[in-house]
Amino acid sequence: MQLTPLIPEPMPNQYTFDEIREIHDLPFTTLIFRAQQIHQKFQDPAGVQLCTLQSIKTGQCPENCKYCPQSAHYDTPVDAEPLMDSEDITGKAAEAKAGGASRFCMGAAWRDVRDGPQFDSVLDTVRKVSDMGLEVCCTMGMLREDQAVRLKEAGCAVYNHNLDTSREFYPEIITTRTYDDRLQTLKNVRKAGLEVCAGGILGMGESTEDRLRLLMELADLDPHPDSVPINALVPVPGTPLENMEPVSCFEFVRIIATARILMPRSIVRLSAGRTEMSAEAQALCFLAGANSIFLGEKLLTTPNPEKSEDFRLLKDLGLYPLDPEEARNFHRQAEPA
Ligand code: SAM
Ligand code: DTB
Ligand code: SF4
Repeated sequence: MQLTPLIPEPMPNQYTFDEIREIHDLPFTTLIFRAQQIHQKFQDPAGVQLCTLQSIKTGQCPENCKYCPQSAHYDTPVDAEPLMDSEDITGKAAEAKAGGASRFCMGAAWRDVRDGPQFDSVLDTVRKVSDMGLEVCCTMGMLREDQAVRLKEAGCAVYNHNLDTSREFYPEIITTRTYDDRLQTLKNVRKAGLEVCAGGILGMGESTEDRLRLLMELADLDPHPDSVPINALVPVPGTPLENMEPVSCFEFVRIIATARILMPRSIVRLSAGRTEMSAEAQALCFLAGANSIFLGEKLLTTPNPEKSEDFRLLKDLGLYPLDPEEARNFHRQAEPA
């Protein structure tokens, strides 16, 4: 007779919305305990993946994402920059590697990827950065399957494309593309054999229900996203969301814990917004199941904590940088109960 395992293997479509709400609403102590049970079983409990971001084409984006300082629709402090030269990007990648990052994520303020010399130059850069022994991630907007295949062949490992929020709240934030456009790109990325990095932003005026619907949407992807960035909105002057109130630390931690429980094998990344979080709040996020951060003084266009501060935090907590190969082996070995 097959006994139901105490902590079952993660499955897409595993939870109904009401069940997700029940998990989220558990007493904080029980929620963290449940998240820790899963975290200890499916992840290296002391490993934190360190990623570095580099904006390779900045600003003047035709999309109207209300949170984004790079949208051409808003007057923000961001100075637009054309696509960087390949050598300049590889120089930044070398710095990131020397600084302790294992993943290098290149972001372009494009609505979608267009075939032509600019994409060819990105492919060339991807080849060089992956030859340096860094895991390459790109985030450049919408992508067709054949373009995803070319990225994969060039050595890109991961594509980041966020759902950002719930399907219901999405039109309040972006009207120049649809939720289904985002899901289609994620399908194209997956079909090409790239890892999927997909998450969202908290603090844009959405309800708790919207946050949980976003998590449900991510956890319904089959298989689950390989990584799930959870960003706290960085309110940038000039954007329509510049005056948003920050999400409470405890609600942020609840969402991280719920994501960990829903997607046990995914890396959960404590992404934008850390400059406004105390060391203690970040420690609570790690306790709730976050196991990745962006390392380096800049995200794409906004500040991030100093590297030395982050290494100090990891040291204080006895956590260490996760090696990508070790992380993969760990995932392969983590058997269900
Ligand atoms: N243009 C591409 C796209 O939209 O997919 C790639 C770059 S875009 C800046 C990557 C992600 O950064 C967005 O999907 C959003 O989740 C996040 N982001 C942008 N501005 C942000 C802000 N002010 N605060 C928090 N996250 C933000
Ligand atoms: C993600 O989810 N967060 C990163 C990365 N993926 C590309 C971007 C955060 C951007 C924050 C605003 C800025 O620095 O421009
Ligand atoms: Fe453009 Fe991406 Fe910013 Fe939206 S989030 S405005 S698509 S750079």
